[in-house]
Amino acid sequence: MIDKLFNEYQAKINARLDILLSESDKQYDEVVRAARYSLISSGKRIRPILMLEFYKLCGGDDDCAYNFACALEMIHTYSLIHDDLPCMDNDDFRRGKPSCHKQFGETMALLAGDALLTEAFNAASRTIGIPAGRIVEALTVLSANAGINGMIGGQVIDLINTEQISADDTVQMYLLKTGALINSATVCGAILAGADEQQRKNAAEYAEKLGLAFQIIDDILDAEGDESVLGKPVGSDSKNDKKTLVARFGIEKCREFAHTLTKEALAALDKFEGNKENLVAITEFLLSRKY
Ligand code: GRG
Repeated sequence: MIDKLFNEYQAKINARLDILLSESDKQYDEVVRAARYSLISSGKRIRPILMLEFYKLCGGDDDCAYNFACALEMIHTYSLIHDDLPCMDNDDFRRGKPSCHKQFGETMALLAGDALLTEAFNAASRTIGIPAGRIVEALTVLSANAGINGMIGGQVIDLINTEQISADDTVQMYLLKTGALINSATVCGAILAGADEQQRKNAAEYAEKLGLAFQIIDDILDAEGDESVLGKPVGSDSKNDKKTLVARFGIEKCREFAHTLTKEALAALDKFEGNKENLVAITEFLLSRKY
């Protein structure tokens, strides 16, 4: 079931991304080729899929929300391109192929990331078929989550992630660098569908639990995953002396944390009326994922 669901979503998301960031023969189009190289790829598309599922759960018609969903994937891909740069985590592979800077050089990779971030907001603001007030509200949530008090703040904590960092700081870092964009997915999906305050709170609670579980699983895969399945090098965290929760508590304890958080995410999901079958399957898949 999950494979079919992912295949159908990925095909539609990839087709829209292809349109939103299409190549031309302009003299400056090298930046588009670099951005497309990372964007049109084997990424799981978890964030747009979550957004579209929450949009439907709260009563939306999925076809209207695709531009917004693709904007999430563009922001996520920009963060991966920049995160791989030598001045950040310095990783040579991503999504099963050389990282953007290995293929296009550091300057073009930097610009490709910048372009994706900016074009994401252009794409999201060109959402049609949804009341403008909801789009503005969702853009406010998206920009806050991508900004200083969201993903950027999390990345800053990550860069200063040393022996001195406390477990609470690490959790805060996970909530910001990974959880914030997942919060955008669930809460923006709810907002665009016209969800009430309680539904938005439930969507945020689900995102918080799932975001933490997602990052813990990411850390476990970095410690003991299979590079050929993962599509990126393992051991990046220990290479960069990152004090992850896995480094602090070990793999088995972290697996337990991820299980508990997944249960809590499912409990938050249970507060919604309507068909949650797909979201339950996605949540469970993310706990057992190998890539
Ligand atoms: C602005 C430099 C800069 C960074 C932005 C968060 C972040 C901030 C950079 C780090 C990228 C990173 C490792 C984030 C953690 C989130 C995460 C687990 C990413 C991997 O997401 P998946 O598994 O990847 O969804 P695919 O390739 O499937 O999309």
